[in-house]
Amino acid sequence: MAAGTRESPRLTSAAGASGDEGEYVKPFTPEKAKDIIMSLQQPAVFCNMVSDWPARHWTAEHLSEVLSGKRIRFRMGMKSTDTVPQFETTCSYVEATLEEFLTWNCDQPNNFGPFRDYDHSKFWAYADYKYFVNLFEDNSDIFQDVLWSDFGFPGRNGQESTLWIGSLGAHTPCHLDTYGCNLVFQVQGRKRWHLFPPEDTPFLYPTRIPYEESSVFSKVNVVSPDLKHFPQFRKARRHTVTLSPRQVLFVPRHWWHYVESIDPVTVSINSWIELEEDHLARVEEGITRMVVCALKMSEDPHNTRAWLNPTEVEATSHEVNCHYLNGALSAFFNHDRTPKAAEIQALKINGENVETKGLHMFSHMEVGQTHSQDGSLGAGRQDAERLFGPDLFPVPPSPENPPSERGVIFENDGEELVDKDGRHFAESCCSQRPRVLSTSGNVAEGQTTLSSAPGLSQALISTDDLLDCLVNPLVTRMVAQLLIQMKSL
Ligand SMILES: O=C(O)CCC(=O)C(=O)O
Repeated sequence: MAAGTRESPRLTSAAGASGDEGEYVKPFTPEKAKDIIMSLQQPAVFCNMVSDWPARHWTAEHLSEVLSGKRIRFRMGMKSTDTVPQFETTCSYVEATLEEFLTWNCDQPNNFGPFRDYDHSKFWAYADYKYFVNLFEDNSDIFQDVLWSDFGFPGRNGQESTLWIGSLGAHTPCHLDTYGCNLVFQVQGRKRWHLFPPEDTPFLYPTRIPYEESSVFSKVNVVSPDLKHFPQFRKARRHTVTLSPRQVLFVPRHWWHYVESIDPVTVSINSWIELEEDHLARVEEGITRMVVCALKMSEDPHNTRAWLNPTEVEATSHEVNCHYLNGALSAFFNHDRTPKAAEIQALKINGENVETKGLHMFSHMEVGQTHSQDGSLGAGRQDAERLFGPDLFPVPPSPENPPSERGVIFENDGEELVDKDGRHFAESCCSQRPRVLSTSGNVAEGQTTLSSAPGLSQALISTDDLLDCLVNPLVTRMVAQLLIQMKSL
């Protein structure tokens, strides 16, 4: 659909009904929608906000015509489920046109196209995370088909958006985005979203391997979790929603999400909205990149494919990483010109303070995001919640975990390792099994000690285990804060 083809002029905003075609009234003005997005700290679904967006007609068939033969990369994954997440590093990839994808997806016999090696009953295909600017490079008018300005972000359109086209079962493993908050417009088919609040980060067993700037992955397959190895996951508070066409999901900052296509073809469009907190997040990401690249490159400089997410172009050199970190720190200070104020902002983010709370801050990560320091709800948030109704509904907590999760709960599954004072930090940042190295560095001695300790594995600490601790988001936050403190003096 070409730009400027809005069929229905938008009338002044008022609460009320909407129509599919013809004139209708949007339930929220751009200003109100933006107020909601900036103050609401739980995921919610907007309805009746995009009924006049040209992009509502972007079915996979339509896009196949618009892209006319352009080859795009599809991520191929297995439909069968395992307790280990299907990370992008373990998927295979196919270059194909949307037309070829649609032919394969019809599941006709004798499919000789680029998908010929992939049995449709066993595999899904996902053209995921495609920036419009790369996809529609010769047709930038099409950016105007997406109008995030209706949500209070003037000028924001397809230029700042990504496109996702998948088959049944296509999914993105559970992760959180380190920058911004997210608006997701479901265009075709339905997607099931599993979301978890930022405060539950320790229960999601965060990892930076595979490494991708701006994504922290969970080691848990949240739809088929191995509760023996990840016992704390039972405490994670799952919220679920099925997003249907023409709905827009708001994902607040740092909410974990696992997203699965539950219809034969799905198309969605999203845009990550920058936030003030991204300045600090960039410093944290700079630290993470430097540490991950240094350790993984020393481990094996020739095998980046095993740990570098395919979305990353290359493992950057130490020099480049230093430059990146310094750039992020400068940007942090430049943004908030007075160093003192910058320091305070860094230390107070999430209502926590490095000096007074030390490691205990970890168990309460992000609490300050949802509550003010005295524990009361912010006024903006209360206002936003008052607007819940037919045009804006909250994503509810799931009443219970799916049956597959209950099926893998083991007796004595490690609960005794947990106390109330943040010890789940130690557990969550370490690998699946608790691992300890002898203080003398003598492996044999360490193994002897370990083998006599009930419940502890004899395995040694791997580079990835160490990284799970060193670049745990809670640790990089603290390091970023210390760097900022140091440079603020
Ligand atoms: O739709 C998906 O598969 C994932 C979307 C996602 O991760 C995001 O929008 O941040």
